[in-house]
Amino acid sequence: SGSATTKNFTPKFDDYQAVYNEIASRLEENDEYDDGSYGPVLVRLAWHASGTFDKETGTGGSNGATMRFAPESAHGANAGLKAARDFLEPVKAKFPWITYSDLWILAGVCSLQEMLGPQIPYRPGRKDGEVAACTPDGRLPDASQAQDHLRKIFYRMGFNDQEIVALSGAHALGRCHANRSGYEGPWTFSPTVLTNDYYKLLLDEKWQWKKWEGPKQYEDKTTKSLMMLPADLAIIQDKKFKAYAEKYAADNDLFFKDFSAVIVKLFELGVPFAEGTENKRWVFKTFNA
Ligand code: CCH
Repeated sequence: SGSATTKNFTPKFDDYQAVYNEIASRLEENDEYDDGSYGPVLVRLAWHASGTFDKETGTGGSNGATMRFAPESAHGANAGLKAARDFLEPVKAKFPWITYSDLWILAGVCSLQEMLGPQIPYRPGRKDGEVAACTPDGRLPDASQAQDHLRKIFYRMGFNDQEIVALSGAHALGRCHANRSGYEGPWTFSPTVLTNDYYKLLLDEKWQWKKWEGPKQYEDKTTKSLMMLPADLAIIQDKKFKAYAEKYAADNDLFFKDFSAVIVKLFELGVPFAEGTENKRWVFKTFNA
């Protein structure tokens, strides 16, 4: 396989596809983990690595993988992401030529495709950074807040309203954990499959405050088994956001198209790629999906 410990080794598409396959083959290795897949938490790792970007200063973003270091790994927003970083350690050991920062994003891409999402084109080129490159706390969104906050946070990364709504659809996946964020429960009935159900449920269900000791969150009136964060409800409380949510609820193909485009943009924020690679992204073959 050319596994890559020689100095002048230049990894190619097939080498990254091998890393992809390794991750994909292990996503469901542990039945006891959450809903049976590490996919959602790996997507969250890739997003939190990227979502620290600040377009004014060019700081943050997925280049650097600075969440390996204590200041950033200890930020409240990153609670629980150790599970994702630890999952990837044996992959890094098997393919030592890949940087952590490229690996974390590749794991996000792999997870989204394996969870039946759209193709997510990828290009490598991230370099691991030093502890000094850790971003200050507070760059990731606060789930207790609403549209003004979402706009402030995502405009800082360079996104517009349509892109904010498209990105939010990732909450079709995974769940909240009381021992991580304080919140509890999944957003949809199929948390290991990417669909536009997040928008459908937001718009079709009646959402009421959950009666509990934890932080303020919503539950669906019908089954009381699903949840929404205050920041999720903002997607239908804001008129401009809501118009996009209605489009995505009505058209899964449109959601997939826009989601793929915006997640590629997110995953590349602040990365100094080699010139001429913008139109040379790779699409990996799915493994289990
Ligand atoms: Fe998120 N997210 N997210 N999120 N998120 C949480 C979990 C996931 C917010 C808050 C939370 C995005 C945007 C936002 C995922 C992907 C994305 C949790 C629970 C909170 C709180 C953490 C826990 O307890 O484990 C807020 C606020 C925003 C504002 O926009 C975006 C954008 C993405 C990806 C594109 C995924 C996936 C999860 C599930 C993780 C898991 O472990 O199951």
